[in-house]
Amino acid sequence: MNRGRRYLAVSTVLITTACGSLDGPGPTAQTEQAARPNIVFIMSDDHAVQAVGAYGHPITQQAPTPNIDRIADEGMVFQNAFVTNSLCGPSRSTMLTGKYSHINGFTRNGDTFDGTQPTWPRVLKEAGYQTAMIGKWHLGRTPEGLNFDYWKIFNDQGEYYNPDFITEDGMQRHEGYASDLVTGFTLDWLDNRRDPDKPFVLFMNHKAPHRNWMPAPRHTRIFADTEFPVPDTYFDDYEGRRAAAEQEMNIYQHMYEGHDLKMTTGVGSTEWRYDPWKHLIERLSPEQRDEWDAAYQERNDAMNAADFDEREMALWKYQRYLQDYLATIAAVDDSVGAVLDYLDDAGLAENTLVVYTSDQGFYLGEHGWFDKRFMYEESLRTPMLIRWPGRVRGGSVSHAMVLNTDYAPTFLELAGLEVPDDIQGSSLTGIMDGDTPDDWRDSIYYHYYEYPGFHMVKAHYGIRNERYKLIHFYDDVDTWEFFDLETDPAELHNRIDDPAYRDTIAAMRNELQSLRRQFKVPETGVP
Ligand code: SGN
Ligand code: CA
Repeated sequence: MNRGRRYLAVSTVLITTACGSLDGPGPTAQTEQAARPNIVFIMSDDHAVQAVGAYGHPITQQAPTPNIDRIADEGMVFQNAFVTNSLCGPSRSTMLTGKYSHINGFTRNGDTFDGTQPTWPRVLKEAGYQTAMIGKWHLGRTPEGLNFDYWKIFNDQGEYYNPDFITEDGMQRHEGYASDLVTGFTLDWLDNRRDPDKPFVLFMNHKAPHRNWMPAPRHTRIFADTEFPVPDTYFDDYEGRRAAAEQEMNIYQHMYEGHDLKMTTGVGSTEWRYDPWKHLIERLSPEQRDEWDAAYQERNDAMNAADFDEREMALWKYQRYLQDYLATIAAVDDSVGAVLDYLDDAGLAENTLVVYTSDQGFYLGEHGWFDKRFMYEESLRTPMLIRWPGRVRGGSVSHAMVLNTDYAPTFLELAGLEVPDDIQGSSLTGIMDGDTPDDWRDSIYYHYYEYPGFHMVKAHYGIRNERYKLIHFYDDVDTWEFFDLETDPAELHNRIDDPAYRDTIAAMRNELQSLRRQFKVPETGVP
């Protein structure tokens, strides 16, 4: 199999069968196979960069992701992949349209996606691709308008155990664990439902590792004895950062002790402490529940028997959070392995572009937090890895600043289609070939809207370039923050009033205004 680089000019793209190797012997159709690639888009929900082995964070030494890392070994890792609005619905809408939230109309969760606007999966379908969407959708009840050939999605956020799935035939409960069911439905589609004569676009959208972090039965204890390194900023005092001080996403203040942390009411008890959404644990069958309780009993009893002070309790909660969060990723990693193996075994790997990403990054205790939303690094960045043996050299690393607006133009181009002018991202094909265009963006624009709302992160917009970040929080505040990421990578020191940065800040403000003009951000009446 050729793992070297291969250049496919768009002009030579021919519409033929997409399965078979680019190099391999085969019928004449295969010689015409500068074929349009298949696209397998694997997305998890809230998967932090810090929890993907390929990014090298210390916690992944204890909680490795060998299958996701295979994508990096056999393809490319994007070190600077960012989202434009760090929240599920908005990020997914941006990925589908190649446009910012204020243009695609989906600024906050709970909005309904306008499926009549152009989206790359529908345009590719109209151009001959077969398309499927499996797992989390979360852009309204069903993906109506996108015209998928096949879809089988969670109901809203979905459930970890025995989840409901919605299809054209209605809603049905499936016994089992969410990530494994999604994997099974994906393999079933690949094996039994797809038309082998057409190239395909397949979305496999996991629920994990989204809150409330319920691992598969086989994974509930895998990190029971693991102590993860605590971030230096776990007890952040938020000095100089008012919006950071006023959020509600702190592990030791805002997590629900039952729902999130699976803490029980006392020694010997299996009853969870505070849980506003009991229906999730109540979905477990009696057998699943027994197995579940047994997995947590000893650790919960020890916690209940201990006489922790506030700080010790905060640290205990951090460990419990990480143990469960990372255990849910183990099933996602299994899933990725199963899909990669299938593509390899079916002879599809060579001409299939596999993306692994998340709808945004996440906090794993940095600043004391879980959740996302802020323009700080942990939630602005997102994992992004691609494998395409027919074109992308294995083991490559890109440091270019790429965005979730970039998928749409990339996939349109790869399908040999025109990229409309109103698309706001840029095609990644040059980067994938190892040739980042000279005029590639050197700064990015970000905008978060959902305030007031869950976790009370104030509305804000800002700009980041390679070294600096400038953020404006607005609505019920009017505060600016400026960080020098080189000297302050943890973003603890707001330098907005530091005279040493006056000229740099002025230049960044200008650049921010010009990005807002370029992306047609309304100056008034921001949604
Ligand atoms: C749920 C979560 C929140 C989370 C949002 C958005 N609470 O409401 O913690 O921020 O989803 O997440 S939960 O306990 O009900 O899970 S997103 O990924 O869909 O944007
Ligand atoms: Ca999410």
